[in-house]
Amino acid sequence: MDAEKNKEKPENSKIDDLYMNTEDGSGEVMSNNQGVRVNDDHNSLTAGERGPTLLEDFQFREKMTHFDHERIPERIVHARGEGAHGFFESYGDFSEITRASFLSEKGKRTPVFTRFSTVAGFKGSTDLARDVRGFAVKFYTDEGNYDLVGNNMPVFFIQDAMKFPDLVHAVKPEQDNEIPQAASAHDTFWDFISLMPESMHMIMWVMSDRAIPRSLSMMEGFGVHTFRFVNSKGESHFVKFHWKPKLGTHSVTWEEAQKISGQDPDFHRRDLWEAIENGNFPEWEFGVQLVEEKDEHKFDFDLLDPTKIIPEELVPVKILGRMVLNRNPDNFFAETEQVAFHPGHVVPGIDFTNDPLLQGRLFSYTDTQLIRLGGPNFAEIPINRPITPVHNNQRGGYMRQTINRGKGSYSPNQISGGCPFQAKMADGGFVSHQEKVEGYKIRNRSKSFMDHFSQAKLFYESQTEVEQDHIVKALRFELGKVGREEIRERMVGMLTYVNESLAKKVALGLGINPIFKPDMPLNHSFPADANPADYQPTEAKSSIEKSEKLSLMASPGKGIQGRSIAILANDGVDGGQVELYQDALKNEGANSKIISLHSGWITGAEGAKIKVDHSLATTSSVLFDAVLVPDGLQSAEALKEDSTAIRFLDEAYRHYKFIAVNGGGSDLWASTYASKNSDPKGVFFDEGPGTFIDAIAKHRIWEREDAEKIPV
Ligand code: HDE
Repeated sequence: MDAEKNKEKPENSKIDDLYMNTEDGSGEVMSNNQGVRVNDDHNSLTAGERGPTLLEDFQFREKMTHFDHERIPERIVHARGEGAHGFFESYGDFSEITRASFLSEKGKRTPVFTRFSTVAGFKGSTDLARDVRGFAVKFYTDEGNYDLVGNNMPVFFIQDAMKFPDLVHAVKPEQDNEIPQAASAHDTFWDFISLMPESMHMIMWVMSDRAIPRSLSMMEGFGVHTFRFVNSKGESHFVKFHWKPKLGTHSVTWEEAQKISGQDPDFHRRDLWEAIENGNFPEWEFGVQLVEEKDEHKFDFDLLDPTKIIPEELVPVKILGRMVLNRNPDNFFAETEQVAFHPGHVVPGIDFTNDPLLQGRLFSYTDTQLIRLGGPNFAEIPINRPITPVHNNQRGGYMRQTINRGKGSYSPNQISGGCPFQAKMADGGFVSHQEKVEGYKIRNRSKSFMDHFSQAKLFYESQTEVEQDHIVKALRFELGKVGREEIRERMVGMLTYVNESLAKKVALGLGINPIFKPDMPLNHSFPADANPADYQPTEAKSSIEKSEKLSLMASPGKGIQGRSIAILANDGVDGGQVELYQDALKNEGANSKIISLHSGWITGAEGAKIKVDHSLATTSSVLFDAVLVPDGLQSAEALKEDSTAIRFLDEAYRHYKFIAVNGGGSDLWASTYASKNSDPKGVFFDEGPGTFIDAIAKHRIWEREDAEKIPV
């Protein structure tokens, strides 16, 4: 890694803290867990050479027992994930709006550990499932840990935490046969959704390309709920949290996603790992939408309703800092698996609102850690412990690490001199924001939560034509997998309330005809004694018709950092040209890989040896963003004899990828199906690395009308 890139690797006090528990066996003698040196780790102790193993064999027993117990329950949701260390840097002093110390000073850096995840799939499932992505950041601040446990979509399926177990039971593999893996369940999920109109906005996001990101570093993050920022005078603002990726927002197509799931189920995990190893550190800017207390009711939706966004046109995002991920974990289990996030881990300056989804989450996360990590001492696990001192009267519990000294473990006390003391607010004590609350104890949903379609509509209608088309296809695909016709019909009926043309297109794909707009009731989620009519959605209109920022294409980012480019080459390729492109791509932070008929080495036209990264048999065009066929007739002639090389190009063309063909390389291109188009869009002939790089920065060439006609 070069020095320039390494400069983003500052001292990190959390990494120093973790070193206290880090072990490295290199150059060391093996010992058992009691520290006794091991003489034979291969053969058990037996009675006679061919006799039974002896119970006395403590070496064997210890090794096997530990192995037998090395699994913990995976997360009930967000089981599959990957994490990285890094830092957060504040762009300024924001103490006017929050007393959070990590935002109190320009340039102040706070260590973070961030874990991304899919939601529905099991721990060993695929990264490219159509799903929401978790985006959880633990800030190890100098006032204790703050967890921003968000997603890559700014809204949620349900408005009340009470429905979360139902949602998760519906979306996970079906109860009887545990099918399907790494996807939302078919009949059960859509059965539930088709009875829950409040999920319709989230469904639009999940059916959009946001659910199949190209890279974890090319997706936004959101806190979802409205939180509060509180300053030292006790003044509060409502706040929505945003992460904006430096690399822009980009996705793959659904067809690619499905193929990637087979070719490389670790596609996102590998991409994140390699970007960090190569010094191309993923980066996001952190921003907030701020709403003054007095403006709480000025919107046409309820700020406490987690199925709503505040369109950026109404309240712009104010950027406060950035996060850079610059260090991979040393041990997946110890760090990524054992990290325990909780939206209730807040520091002074950040507080909650009464969003009923958030309120339920505040219970659930500790509860789940108790079963997953085995008891109340999970905060002592190195990845979870704060870098600030911990002193309190909590004692005991499984696996207690801290050795608390002294007699007292209660407060008030005189025996321990009243220690540990409480902290005054001025000394960093957390004081909950004072909010006036009154009302009857009831189970009910506020009428202000009954608009379920206006923002689903806003989202769909703010997408480009290409993105709308992808949503239609996603719905046709997902609902096409549903066996029960009545569920599909109910869903199409629901979609008519979002956008009639969308519903019609989906209906056509499902063979449902004629299209109908059902009368209410659509909502089936209300108390047993209620009148269903009181719980039906209102047909509200959003105050704005379009919100540009809702389209992925509104945030393309700059440059090609993190992109992967395939170079198809064989013996006789122009080695000088390959090097020229590879250097140019590397300078821009992109990776290029030589792909050939076989692994090992090939010989360039000038006689130089070129290392092959992948044989055609071990890779696929879906793992790359663009393809280069360098000059070299001999190379092209050999490659075109292999149909996989031709398919590689055709498939890249079908997936709207940019292709550069130089000199004799055109002999391979001429064998493709795509070459039947005499003026193919996004294919460059002999234009040099500059044009190619500028094009890759656009991600895909959606204007290529004949792309999906390529039969691969
Ligand atoms: Fe979570 N969620 N969630 N969630 N969630 C969990 O906690 C839960 C929700 C999110 O990388 C669990 O430690 C309830 C919204 C992320 O470790 C569990 C409700 C958002 C992660 C849980 C929600 C999230 C979780 C499972 C509805 C975006 C992974 C394991 C009231 C703002 C964190 C665990 C990681 C994980 C409960 C809804 C984000 C069971 C009850 C909305 C990123 O506690």
